[in-house]
Amino acid sequence: MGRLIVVSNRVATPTETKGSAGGLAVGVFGALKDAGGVWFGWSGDVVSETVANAGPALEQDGAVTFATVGLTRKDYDQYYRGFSNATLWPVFHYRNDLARYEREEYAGYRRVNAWLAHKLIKLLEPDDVIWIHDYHLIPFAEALRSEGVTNRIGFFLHIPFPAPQILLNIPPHEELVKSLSCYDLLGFQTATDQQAFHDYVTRHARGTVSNGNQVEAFGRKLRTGVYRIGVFPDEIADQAKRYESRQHVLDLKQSLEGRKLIMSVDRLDYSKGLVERFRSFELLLERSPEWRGNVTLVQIAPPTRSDVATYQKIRQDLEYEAGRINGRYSGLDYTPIRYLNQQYDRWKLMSLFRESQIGFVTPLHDGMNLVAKEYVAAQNPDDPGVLVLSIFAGAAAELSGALLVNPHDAIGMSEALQQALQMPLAERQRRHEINMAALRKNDLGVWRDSFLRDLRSVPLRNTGEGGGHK
Ligand code: GDG
Repeated sequence: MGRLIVVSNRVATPTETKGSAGGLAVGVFGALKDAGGVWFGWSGDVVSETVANAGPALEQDGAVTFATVGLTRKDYDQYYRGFSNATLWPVFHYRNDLARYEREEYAGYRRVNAWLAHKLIKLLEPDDVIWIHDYHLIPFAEALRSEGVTNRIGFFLHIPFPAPQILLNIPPHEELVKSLSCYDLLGFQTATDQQAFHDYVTRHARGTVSNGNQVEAFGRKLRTGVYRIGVFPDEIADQAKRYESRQHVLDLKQSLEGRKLIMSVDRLDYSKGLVERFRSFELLLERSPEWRGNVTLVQIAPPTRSDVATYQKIRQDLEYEAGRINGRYSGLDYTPIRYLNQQYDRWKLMSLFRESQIGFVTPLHDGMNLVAKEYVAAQNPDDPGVLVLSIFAGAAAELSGALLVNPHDAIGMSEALQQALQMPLAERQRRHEINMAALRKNDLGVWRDSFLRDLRSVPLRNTGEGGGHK
């Protein structure tokens, strides 16, 4: 079996892959450890041109090499802050109104992809399998191919793939899809995303799709697949239980004074539907006065991408809404919304989930949404909380035990909160069992192993011979 090369915008540090930083880093690292290989990407640092060109910096951990490069200010502005996060992210989340398109940023995006690919080539071996992650790196395989790389290359898109009419809003949409056709395998979170890609291929690229997943477009052949990212549910359950008697949980319990608790955790992002969520919580208090003073919403929202203007705006909007709602319904000893712009330790978060009666997860669009899965996994099976989940999260296709809501229907969401708050124990347990069974059946290991199994078995492209590179 050839080595595995993982390329992602950010590379986890060796310490993060072992600790509690995040399930994904741990999952990907597991595959790297098994096969041996390289994890390559941006270090997260903005550096001088000299330092950027000197990279990659290498750090060895057993059979795994962590290889990172810094980006210059210009590259960061055009590739990361610009085209990736001010064009691709909003459009792929159906927020064309928040997107901008600048030709120079797109050129920078392609230039950085080509530069990164060139840096990686020196680390490649002939039978390596290469797994590229996410929207920052769409042109990566095309750049590798143009330098003669014929290894198997797969791509997994963590965010939604938009319907063709939405994708057309990005002027170089055809070039982007052409770049995607340079992969051997494209992985999507849901069948809807896969279908949207197929629709683009057949309607706008004069391509074909046969047997449900074999695509021919731009003179190339590739496969597509649906790989629903998961979590390791039993590990989360164990850790949430282990942490439940820690001081932070006791402090929270004491401060709630017997009130019910609704928990939400999201990166501070306009795709997560936070404003709509706050308003639906307000409606619960407005329409059901018995809950005033008796239920608290804890929203943890660590800021991200705070140098992108649209992220500054969502932060202001939320501060305004939280202040307004709290001004309306607070008492001397009661604050309805506790809004925290802070990062918390992962296991602490899981233990807070376990303490709450509702997990309120209402994105306007979301590739999967791991918080929904983590919430379910963290529950006490004897007295589980209820997941209230947006139909626009990829996770909604799997978690049929959740109460599904439309985030544009504020009254509907407030009614779901009411239903969850009053739900009898037997129904909560039944719904929890259904959700846990879904998580166990399709955990993070299944996601990773099935993608890699399919990638390793795609027929070799172009040459028809073994992999390799010039
Ligand atoms: C993208 C796609 C897809 C959040 N706050 C803290 C914290 N988190 C952790 C959560 C969860 C992760 O971050 C967020 O994952 P999500 O899936 O919910 O959302 P995105 O960040 O938008 O991820 C998404 C995902 O990629 C994977 O494919 O599901 O659709 O958008 O694990 O727990 N972790 C810690 N402190 C925090 O304050 N430690």
